[in-house]
Amino acid sequence: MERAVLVAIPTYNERENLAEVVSRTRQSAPQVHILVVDDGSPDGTGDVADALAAQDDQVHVMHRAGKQGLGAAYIAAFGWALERGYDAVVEMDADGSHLPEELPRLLAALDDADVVLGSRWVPGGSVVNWPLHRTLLSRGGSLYARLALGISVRDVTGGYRAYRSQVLEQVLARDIESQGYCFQIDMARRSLEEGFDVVEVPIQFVERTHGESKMSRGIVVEAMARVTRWGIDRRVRQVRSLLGRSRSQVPEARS
Ligand SMILES: Nc1nc2c(ncn2[C@@H]2O[C@H](COP(=O)(O)OP(=O)(O)O)[C@@H](O)[C@H]2O)c(=O)[nH]1
Ligand SMILES: [Mg+2]
Repeated sequence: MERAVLVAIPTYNERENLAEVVSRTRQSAPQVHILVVDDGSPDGTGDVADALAAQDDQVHVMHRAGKQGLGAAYIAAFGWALERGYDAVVEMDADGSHLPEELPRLLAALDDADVVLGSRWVPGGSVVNWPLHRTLLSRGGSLYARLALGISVRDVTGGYRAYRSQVLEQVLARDIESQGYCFQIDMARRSLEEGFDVVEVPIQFVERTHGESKMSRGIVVEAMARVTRWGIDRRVRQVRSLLGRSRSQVPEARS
């Protein structure tokens, strides 16, 4: 089905990368619109985005004051898309790690699902140019989240995704505080909790060749701490419901 799709691209100091990612996206999926969400990048990425938007009606820019984190940028982009009636929103990094050439495959998968997660850690998925420690961190983080949260997603921190707008409306009805990787985990977890159909499709993730990663120790620590909390909350709920059930069974057993 043809739907109105917005590709949201958050940027912080991506001056050398943005134009190429935008033009490759427009080529590989000519129908989509693009929203660049720039947090006042000191390197002038916002100006690059404005110049791209001036040349192309399907490219839009949102300027935000100062670096507020990936989660906040995406929440703003989702709100922008919902206000304008887009049917689906795609998350894509600006650094070339998420191949625009794979976008049609993600969108095709959205025909039979509510959320499509581009996945490095399913058969057919891969990562190019990552040092061992990043691979271990990503795989280990996904494994930990899978076990703690009781979900079957293999790549829970990935950031190349497509959501039907209905999912965003429902999931955003509750506040989301998580940032960084944790934002992605939180979105996957909430989509599943709300009963949406979440599928993973294999992607090739190519580590950036220009600019720097904004990944930090703080982002990893936040994700670990929140996932642990959610995992404990989940166990507590399970135990409570088991206790509740056994108590309510007592009178029946006696009668
Ligand atoms: N608007 C905005 N974009 C951000 C922020 N932090 C990271 N990004 C963008 O999010 C994407 C992924 O970030 P990156 O540093 O490549 O993370 P990595 O791929 O995990 O190393 C890139 O397009 C970044 O420019 C932020 O605070 N605000
Ligand atoms: Mg990156």
